[in-house]
Amino acid sequence: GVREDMQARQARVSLAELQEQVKQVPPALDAWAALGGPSAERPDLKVISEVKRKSPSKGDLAGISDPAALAVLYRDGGASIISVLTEERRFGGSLADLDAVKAAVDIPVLRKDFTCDEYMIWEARAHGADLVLLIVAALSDEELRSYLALTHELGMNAVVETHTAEEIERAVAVDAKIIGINVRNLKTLDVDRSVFAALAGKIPAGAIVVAESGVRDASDVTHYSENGAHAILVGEALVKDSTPSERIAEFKA
Ligand code: IGP
Repeated sequence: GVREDMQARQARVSLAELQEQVKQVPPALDAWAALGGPSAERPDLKVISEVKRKSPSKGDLAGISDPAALAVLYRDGGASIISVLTEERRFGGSLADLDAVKAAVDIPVLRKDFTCDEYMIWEARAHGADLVLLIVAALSDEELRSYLALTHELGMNAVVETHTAEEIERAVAVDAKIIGINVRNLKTLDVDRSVFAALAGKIPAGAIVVAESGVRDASDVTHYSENGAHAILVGEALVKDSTPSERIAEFKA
């Protein structure tokens, strides 16, 4: 169909063309500041809310007909950042979803995907993304270092995602400033919320600590917060909720 054709054409955009597009895009918003920046106290918990159509573990999550409208509800509820899955095969996302969300809100937007080359970082910026995701387990130290450097050169921030103590060490070694601990094991897809409390203390002061995955209700939020989370990244619980604004406000309360 027309949509597939458009996506196929998008996939053929050359790197040089993307680099031209990046020059036309307004500068990235400061996600580090949106998450509380360097302040030692960071009094309130920040919420990164995710537009996620489906997942490998749960299948279709909710019939998201309008990602932009959902993003507006997230922002109205007090989200600090909107995360948009762009991975198509397993998560049903697209760059079109990213475009729609970016056009609808004035807070930073994270392009959530399995970043595996520099092309995807340029592509994220060309589509207005303010942050990208760098998954430590999927990258070599050299890739991690150079991708983070490119992200910063383009004025963006990265959420550097970890799941083990060793991965945290690698994230810290490249001076990652926003470090996520994903409690979902990406190989088995199992969620083990205790992973967060076990690892959060290994992240040095000065970095922003994001608890990723597994938030079902306010008690999970309290658990992460009490164990050192400055921010939480929530997908499923919000896309399935009929009043996501209220849910986010509750999480922040
Ligand atoms: C959100 P949840 O359990 O609230 O839907 O999880 C987010 O953490 C999860 O979507 C995620 C993810 C990822 C998805 C974390 N890291 C990497 C794709 C790729």
